[in-house]
Amino acid sequence: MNNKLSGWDDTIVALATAPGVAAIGVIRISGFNTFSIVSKLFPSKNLSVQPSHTIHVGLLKDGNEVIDEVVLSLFKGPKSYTGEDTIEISGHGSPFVQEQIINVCIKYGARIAKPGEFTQRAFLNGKLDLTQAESVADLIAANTKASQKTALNNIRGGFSNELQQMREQLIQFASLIELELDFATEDVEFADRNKFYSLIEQIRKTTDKLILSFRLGNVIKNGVSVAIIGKPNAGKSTLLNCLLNEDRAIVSEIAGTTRDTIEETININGIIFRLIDTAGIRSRGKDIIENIGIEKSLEKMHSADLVLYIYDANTMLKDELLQQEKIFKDAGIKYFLIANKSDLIELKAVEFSNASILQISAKQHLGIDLLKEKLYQNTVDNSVNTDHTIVTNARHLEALLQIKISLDSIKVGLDSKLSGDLLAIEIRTCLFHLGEITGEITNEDKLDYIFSKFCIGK
Ligand SMILES: Nc1nc2c(ncn2[C@@H]2O[C@H](COP(=O)(O)OP(=O)(O)O)[C@@H](O)[C@H]2O)c(=O)[nH]1
Ligand SMILES: [Mg+2]
Repeated sequence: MNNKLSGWDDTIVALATAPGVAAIGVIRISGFNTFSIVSKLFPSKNLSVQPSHTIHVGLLKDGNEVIDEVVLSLFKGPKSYTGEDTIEISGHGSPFVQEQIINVCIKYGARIAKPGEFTQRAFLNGKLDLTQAESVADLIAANTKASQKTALNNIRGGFSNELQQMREQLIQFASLIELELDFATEDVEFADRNKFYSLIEQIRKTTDKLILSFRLGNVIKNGVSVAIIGKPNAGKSTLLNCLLNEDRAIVSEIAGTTRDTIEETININGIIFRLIDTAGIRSRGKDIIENIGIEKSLEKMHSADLVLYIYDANTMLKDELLQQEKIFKDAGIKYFLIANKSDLIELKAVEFSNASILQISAKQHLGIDLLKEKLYQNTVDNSVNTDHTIVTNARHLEALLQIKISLDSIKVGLDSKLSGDLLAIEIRTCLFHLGEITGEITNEDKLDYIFSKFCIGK
């Protein structure tokens, strides 16, 4: 019944559902002593003889004292999430009762799980590789259809499979080349260099595709920050409200109304945009608070993924606009120009409008759908499709960039007829970075760091 694949004989316990009052709360316990601990609390049945994947209703007691009436779900290792013996105790959703259940499990030998420790055990017991385990955290954090889809695809091994294929092909060649080394004096070539070259090119293409997908992956996971920038009274707050469809920011004709930055999110076709309304930018005056607001606006302008520069189309001067564009360009800031108050527009203002300027009326909700469409199009590169594997994790990107470097060295090595032993070293480097992603090659500190970002009970 008990298995100790990971070599851990301690048993961990934690609340698996969100803390707080609810209809039910699930407490998960996993490890070598799971059944012996829960058996002490559940006198009505002999749990150790019950088959795996069965549920049992009864009283949970500490001695004679009844704690709760619960449902137990039994999973015997290795057929469980962690790969170890696991029991899920579904009790009533009172934080007070849950605390008692956890305490009594601790009293009989369990200890509180660290964040992500259940998933960490699943990884160490070979139930998931590291990319799959990390996707579990992504799925829990998913807040859009797109982030849910990419996380699920990766949990099911989408990314792992691509890496596994690359890995197997490389290992095959590495072993042939290493075999040549055993026959060094005979000058034989077991590994066909031409075939190897095209394989490396193919792997390089896959790597590039994965690296490219990160831009979208990052957007899917973290959203896009969009700072609304402009002079006082340009209509920034009106635009924010209009995009949100609610009166979030105060709008008035008094210049300098918005002093602090306001952040709100909208979902456009499954992508989260974090809109940041800022204080209008103008020369610093005597108002200290407004000056701080202006400082913050400039800061947001630089840190955002995209700036919406909004201006009053009726009063903006062409030179001023060109000057503003130069500031954005020099600072490498991505921006859209938005000509607002087009409902009042007079002919002279239209003069310098061009196709890249969006004409809107924030007040009248004109041109807003087009703006949303542009925001989305600008973010989602059509060449990357959410049906393909998408890299969402910065750690994976880092390793993929290293893989790219080592693939290039292998290509250079092949071009310059590098000797087999040196080539083998390059291939091993590449395999090392591949293994880093899936967790075949890792160390304990790194693992602890990765799993510490999970929530408790997962
Ligand atoms: N006519 C017209 N007035 C607008 C439009 N957008 C904003 N306003 C007005 O311009 C003034 C300043 O707007 P506000 O959003 O507070 O500007 P902010 O200082 O840039 O945040 C308010 O009186 C708004 O009602 C628009 O599209 N058309
Ligand atoms: Mg404002």
